[in-house]
Amino acid sequence: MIGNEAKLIIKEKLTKNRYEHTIRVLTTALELGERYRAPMEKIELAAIFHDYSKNESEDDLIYAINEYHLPKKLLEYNKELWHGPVGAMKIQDLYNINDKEIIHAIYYHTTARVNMGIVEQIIFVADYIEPGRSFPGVDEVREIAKSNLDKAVHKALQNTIIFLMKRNENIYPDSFHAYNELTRRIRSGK
Ligand code: DGI
Ligand code: FE
Ligand code: FE
Repeated sequence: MIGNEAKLIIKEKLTKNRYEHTIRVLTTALELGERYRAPMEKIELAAIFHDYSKNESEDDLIYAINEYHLPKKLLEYNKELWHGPVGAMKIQDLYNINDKEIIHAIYYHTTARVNMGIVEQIIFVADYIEPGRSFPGVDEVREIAKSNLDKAVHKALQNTIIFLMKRNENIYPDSFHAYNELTRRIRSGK
């Protein structure tokens, strides 16, 4: 699969706004990929497909979680968390993309997780800082992303967790685990 083919698939599947977000994530992810010397073909496909299941109905997402034997635990948390895992399974199933780095980047792009690889980190950060985003604190993450990917993931997660907690929302355990791991790693200076 090449980027142009992936873009056509995604353009059909997503709303106009979501497609435009995807293209901005792609541009941002490719910039980060160059800066951090990451595998560019993987970054490209992961970015284009990251929100593949974003515009699917709640019923379709629940059906897919069961069908693909994804963790039932997902259903106890915000439905915003479902499109990553479902999209990752569908991309593998429908388009035979089996590369672990690409699939993991799509799967974990919303929650993050411990021990993220460079492709996962780049997609996570690009999704957060793409130029269409205006979260409080996003400019700080844009700055940090120029020099340290761990710190950019950490700050984006911290912002999201604080935001969700202020709204009395639950936090998915993978997000906390990722946050804790990065806090430790940054503190120890490794
Ligand atoms: O799909 P996008 O809008 O491009 O971005 P995303 O996949 O990061 O999005 C969905 C939202 O999910 C994100 O802005 C915050 C929210 N969310 C809900 N529960 C959690 C969560 N994000 C994290 N990291 N952890 C959660 O538990
Ligand atoms: Fe998403
Ligand atoms: Fe996104």
